[in-house]
Amino acid sequence: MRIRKITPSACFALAATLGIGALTPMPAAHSASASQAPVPPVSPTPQSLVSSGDPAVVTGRVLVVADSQTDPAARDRLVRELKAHGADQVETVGPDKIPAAAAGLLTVRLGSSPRPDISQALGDTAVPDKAEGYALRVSGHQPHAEITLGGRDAAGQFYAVQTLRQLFVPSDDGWKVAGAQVSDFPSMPLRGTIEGFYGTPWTHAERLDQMDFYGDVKANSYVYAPKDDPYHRSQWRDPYPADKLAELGELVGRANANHVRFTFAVSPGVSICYSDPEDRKILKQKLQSLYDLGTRAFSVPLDDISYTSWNCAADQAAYGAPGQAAAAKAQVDLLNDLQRNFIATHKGAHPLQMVPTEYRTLTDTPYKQTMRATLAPAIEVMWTGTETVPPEITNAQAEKAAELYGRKVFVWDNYPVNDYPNTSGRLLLAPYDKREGGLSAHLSGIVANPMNQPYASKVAVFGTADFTWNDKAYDAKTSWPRAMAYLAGGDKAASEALLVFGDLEHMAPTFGATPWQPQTPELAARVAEFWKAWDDGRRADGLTALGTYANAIATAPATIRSGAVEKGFTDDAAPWLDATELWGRAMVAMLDALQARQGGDETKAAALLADSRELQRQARAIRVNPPRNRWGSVQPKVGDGVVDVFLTRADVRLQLWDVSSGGKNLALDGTATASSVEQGLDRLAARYVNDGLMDTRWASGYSDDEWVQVKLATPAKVAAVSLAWENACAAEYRIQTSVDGTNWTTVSTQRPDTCGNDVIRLTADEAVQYVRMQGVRRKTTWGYSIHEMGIYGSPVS
Ligand code: LOG
Repeated sequence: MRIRKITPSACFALAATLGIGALTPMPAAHSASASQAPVPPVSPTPQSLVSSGDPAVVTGRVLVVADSQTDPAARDRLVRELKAHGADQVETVGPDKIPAAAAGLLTVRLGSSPRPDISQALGDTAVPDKAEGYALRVSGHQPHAEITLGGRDAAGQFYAVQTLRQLFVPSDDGWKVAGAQVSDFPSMPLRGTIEGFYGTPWTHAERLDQMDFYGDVKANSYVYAPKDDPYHRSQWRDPYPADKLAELGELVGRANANHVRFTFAVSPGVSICYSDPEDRKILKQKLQSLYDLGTRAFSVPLDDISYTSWNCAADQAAYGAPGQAAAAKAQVDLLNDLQRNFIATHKGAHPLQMVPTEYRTLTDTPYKQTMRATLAPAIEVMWTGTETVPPEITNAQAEKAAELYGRKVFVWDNYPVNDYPNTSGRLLLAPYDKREGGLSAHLSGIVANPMNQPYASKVAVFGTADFTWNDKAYDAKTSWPRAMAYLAGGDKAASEALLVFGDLEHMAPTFGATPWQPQTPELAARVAEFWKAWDDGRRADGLTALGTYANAIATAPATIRSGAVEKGFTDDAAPWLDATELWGRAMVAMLDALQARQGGDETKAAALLADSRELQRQARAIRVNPPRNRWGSVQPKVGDGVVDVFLTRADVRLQLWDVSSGGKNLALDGTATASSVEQGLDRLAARYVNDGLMDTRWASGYSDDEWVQVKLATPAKVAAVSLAWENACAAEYRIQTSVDGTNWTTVSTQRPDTCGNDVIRLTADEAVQYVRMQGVRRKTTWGYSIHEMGIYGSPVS
């Protein structure tokens, strides 16, 4: 987090009006007295935080009491934070050297929790007997206010300072630290990220920035495993060249300074000969080169490799014919050797980590049986959940995984990674979610596999850090706005703009057809409410409400770019921000067009509709360029399936105003049937042609004379039909109507040039109950496929 001098008055006004909970002071768990100031929220959520009474005033001169056991990183950060919050002069003294003239100055004690002055000052604020645990206490009254920060270990001290950083509150005449008592420790031992994606790896500068970020959110692990670093995987035998090694050395240093365990991973599985002493020697030399830089944690990922063939004949001789059990035998042989003859012989080295070739699923197999029976118990085993991108992770699943691997597993969480086909064109900005509280009992930790975009990944990683620190207290709904507030440096307008933008990038896909996080839930609900109001005759209300939000969409990018949000984020998100502005303006223009038409101004409505269409064209022309992801230079997706559908629907209503006065699509209340469904697949059934959703569709069997029809709830004089075609569209089709569903009249024949949205006007003399799209000729070798069929006209009861 960037530190700058913050003026309390500006921040006070901001905190007072902020409605999103990000900086809104929350009441402490127990209130000691009515007069005390509320304690601001702290992320990750502490295990115990209670109000301790009066806040401590940050005086112009502050005494920091530290000794040789005080963690230097914690002390440096403490001094920086004090200086950013009103202390012009920070003096550091030993516990036995407190000057007599100290009265009137704020005193901050920082160090190891057993230090006598610290344990005395903490009083009954317990320092949890847990690794990385700490206690913080604000006590005494002006002029004798004190803040005490005691850590169980060095990391604990650092985390005490990270908590204090969030307790500064502005007041009329300067800064105060909210009166609080905190006893805190992480629920999971391993927390952070694994840079494990395919596509352009992060740059050195980006990685340095990430280490600082992890320190801020109390994450302690960063696993270096970029698939496209050749020295990590394809050319794992080659030593790092001097310049790369120098960068890694600097990175290790920055990680250490943030109490982050830089974990070096090397993936030899693509070509290693497991039984070859020379290959093992080369592998150990690679690890040694990183150990020499200060690295103390190592990983050997064996994901995404073939385990049904050997890379050398010697392995066949050593482990037998290729197969699951033989693969596990070879891998265990290598990994146990590394644990025994490298990790155990290197001072300070943490237990080896590994990613099994079977990193997902919960079925027992010969591979897993061999792993649990023979892999050295100290080795950490990673697991991605029940699928590569799991829609949820439950306690029961994690317990089962622990049983199968014979130890608590370490989760490689494939969120918010966006390197696989279903993520094409997407930033994944939804909160970390759907991981069950209580997982800390079954896992050794969780690391998130982030996006190729490091700054944009912070939204999800902030949540992962929050969850892994205190899984039982985690709430995605409150953590998400805090992540945005963090990225916005506490700026209210920018935080709110980020929430609007994040909603448009909310969809989180899986490898399959069903996403695990919904697209644009906030806007989708508002659009649904809009059409309800519109069709219920409350058109002005609907226009006002959605108009305000559309305007927020259109202006969010400029607000996000106005300086408060870190530059890395706006760079990462640049094409998405550009597109968001255009889609937002297209919505504003469309709503204005509806309003003008509703008010009877046909000319103005037509001009605004043209504006909206032009803005949509511009939005569709934007490309992610240069691409960092494997999906290349594609159109950035923004609220797709919600924004575009709203615009298309409104467009059709404007076009058909003369026949329906902007009225309802009658097909929505009808019943759809079809001549056939592609391969009998339920997700392509006829009912999807009139469900009002553009991300679903009907598709027919692969012949020319297929049809789909809608039976209306009541007969109507049909004045128009709209068809939103998928790529598999018709070269020629007929619109037919029927009174009884038996005798059909062809009312229009169409031969469209392109697959798109067809609006077909009809002369409606007679009331009918059935409308059919009858195919004549297909444009592709597939069948016919339609997202939505709309029917407009006047019901006749
Ligand atoms: C890869 C990972 C990739 C992710 C998402 C693991 C253990 N390995 O299916 O490098 O980023 O999927 O595409 C993976 O997840 N394999």
